[in-house]
Amino acid sequence: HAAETQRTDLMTITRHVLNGQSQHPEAHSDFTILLSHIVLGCKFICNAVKKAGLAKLIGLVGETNVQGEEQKKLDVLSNEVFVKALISSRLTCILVSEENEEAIIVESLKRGRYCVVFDPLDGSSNIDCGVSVGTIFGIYMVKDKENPTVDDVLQSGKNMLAAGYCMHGSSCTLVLSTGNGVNGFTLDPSIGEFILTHPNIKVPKKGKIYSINEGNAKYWDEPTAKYVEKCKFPEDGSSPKSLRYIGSMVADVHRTLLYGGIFLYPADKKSPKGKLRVLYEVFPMSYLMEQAGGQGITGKQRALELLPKTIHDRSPIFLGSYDDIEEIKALYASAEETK
Ligand code: P6P
Repeated sequence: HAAETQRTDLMTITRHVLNGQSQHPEAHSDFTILLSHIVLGCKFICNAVKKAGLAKLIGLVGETNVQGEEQKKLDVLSNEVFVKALISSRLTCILVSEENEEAIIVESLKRGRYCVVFDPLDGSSNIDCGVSVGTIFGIYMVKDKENPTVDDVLQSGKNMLAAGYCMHGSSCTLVLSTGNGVNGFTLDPSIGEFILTHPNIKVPKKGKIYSINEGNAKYWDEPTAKYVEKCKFPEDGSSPKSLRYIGSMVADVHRTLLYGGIFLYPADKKSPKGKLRVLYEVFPMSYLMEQAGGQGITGKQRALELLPKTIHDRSPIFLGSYDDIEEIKALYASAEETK
C-alpha cells in the first residue's frame, strides 16, 4: 500500500515550492510562477541538448534547414528561449545573461519585481563530445520596479532569493534552493515533470576529491599550489585525494555537492581575476553550497559577500566540503599575513 501511495503522490518541483519551501510567503504565487517559467526554459534546453548530437549528425546545426533558416547554435537558441520564457512570466524586470553583453531591461508593460541572472548553457564547448552541460540561474528582488537599472543586479550574492542549476546529461537534473536547503529534481520525460529525487541535499563535511585544471599549475599562486600539493602528498600520512575534473562547471559542482570534496578555479597569472563569472556562476553555486552545509570562498573572503562592479565580473572561486574549504582558507590567510 505504501508503495502505491508513493507512486501516486508525485512531488513535482512546482508542488515542492508551493509547499511553503520558499522563505517568501508573501511572494508565494509570484515566486512559484517565476520558477515555473525557469523550469520551462530548462526543459526546452534539456530537450534541445539531447537532440544536438542527432541534429549535428544530420547536418541541421549551423546550416540552413528545409525552410532555408539558419539553424542557431545551441547556446544562442537556449538563450533566446530562456529570455522569452522569463519575459513571458511578466515577473521580471532585468535579465543578465552570459550571452548578452548588456543587461536586458524588460519593457514596462511586462515588468515584474524580480531580476534573473543566468548562463543558459554553461560549458557548451563540451556539447559535441557528449559531456554534461548546464543552465545556471540566480534570482534577486529589484529595488525599484518602475526605474530598474543595472544597479539592481550589481548586488552581493547574499541578497539572492534563490539559485539553482539544471544539468543536461544522461538525465536532466534540476538542483534548487529558495533559502531553505537544497533539493534535487529529475525530469521524467514521460510526463514532462521534474520529480523530487534528492531531498535536502547536504554536502559531506570532508571529501576525497579535488577538482582543478592541473594544466594551469604553472600559473597558480602559492596558496593554491600548496593546497594541491597537500592533496597529492598529504603530510599526515592519509591517502592522497583523487583528481576529478570534467571542465563543465555544473557537472563538477554537482559531483562535489553529492560526493563532497573541493572544486577550485583560482585566479592565476593567466587570469588575474579568475575565469568564472560572479553573477551567474560564482554566486548561484556558492549560494547552493552554503545552503547544503558547504562553503564558497574567493580565497580571501566568502564569495557571497562580493559586490560585482560590472555584470560580467569574474572572481576566483573555491567551492565544496566545509572542512576542505577551511584548509585552503587557512593557506590564503597565512599568505596574507606574510605579505
Ligand atoms: P578550463 C566552461 O567553459 C567553463 O566556463 C566552466 O563550465 C568550467 O568550469 C570552466 O569554464 C573550465 O575552464 O579553463 O578549465 O577549460
